[in-house]
Amino acid sequence: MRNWTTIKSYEEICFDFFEGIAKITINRPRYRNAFTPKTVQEISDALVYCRESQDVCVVVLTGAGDKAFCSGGDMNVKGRGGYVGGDGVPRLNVLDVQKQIRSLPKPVIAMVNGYAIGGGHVLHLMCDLTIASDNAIFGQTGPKVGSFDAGFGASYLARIVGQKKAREIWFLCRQYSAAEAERMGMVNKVVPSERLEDEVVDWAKTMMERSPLALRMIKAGLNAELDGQAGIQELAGDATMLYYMLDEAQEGGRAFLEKRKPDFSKYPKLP
Ligand code: S0N
Repeated sequence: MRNWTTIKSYEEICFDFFEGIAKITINRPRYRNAFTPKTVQEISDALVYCRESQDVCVVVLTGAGDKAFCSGGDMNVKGRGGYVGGDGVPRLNVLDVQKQIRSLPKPVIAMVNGYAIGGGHVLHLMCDLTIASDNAIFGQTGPKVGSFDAGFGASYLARIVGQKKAREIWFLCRQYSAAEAERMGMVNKVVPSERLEDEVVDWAKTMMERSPLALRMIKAGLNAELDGQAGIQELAGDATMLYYMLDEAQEGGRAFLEKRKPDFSKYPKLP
């Protein structure tokens, strides 16, 4: 076992760190790691930390125990208009977390150790990579339990498994084994459950040997192809960040402050 250290204490998640890897664990095993508005708010807070911290290179999302990654929204607090938290307000704040995972400029791995069902299934889909234990089970339940995710949960799923399979998954609400999910392209690798964390850490360490900026740009590019103007905005933001690192951009700012005309003549105009 490796020595994870706590980054920050929360009520419904654990948030740990080990050698460049931040691990977010939904910690409600009693409810198969179903999420409440508070769980989601805590995941969101941890993801902000992951984005800001220079120490975090790769993020892992998982569930506590060996029975579930996440079983979706907590049905006990499902009200009219969303999931109701301590403040009595119904929310669908997991949609914000989906976007956060997608736009985090670092790789996110879903470490699926049991059921990934409903909104929990969508959460694993949103991660860049999914490594699953051989006892993992995947599926959507919406049309059976009175919900649906017609956003990323439908369209991104279809991009991954194809339109026919996506319709099957949503219309029939069946459960699929880890091996089936791997064959459909939803899972990158299936391993025996006792090897799950080792495998995830291996993948994370391999990615940490790669150029972080190259990974960031590839993720933004893969997203941009699907995400329309929001995707282009992110890719363009990364391009601006890179531009700001150049002397050519500095010259523009310098010239403004020195109240002179900028001289861009010396900068390359590559073919
Ligand atoms: C996960 C399942 C298959 C596990 O079965 P198993 O191992 O037989 O255990 P159980 O005995 O069924 O469960 C153990 C205890 O855990 C409770 N529990 C399980 N899942 C939930 C849950 N989602 N909410 C609350 N409690 C849960 C059980 O009730 C049981 O408790 P006790 O011991 O007291 O009986 C099986 O449990 C299962 O099928 N669970 C339900 C899975 C499901 O249908 N999830 C979908 C929930 N809905 C969503 O996720 C909505 C989607 C969504 O989030 C969304 C989409 C788009 C836009 C917005 C949203 C949004 O809602 O935010």
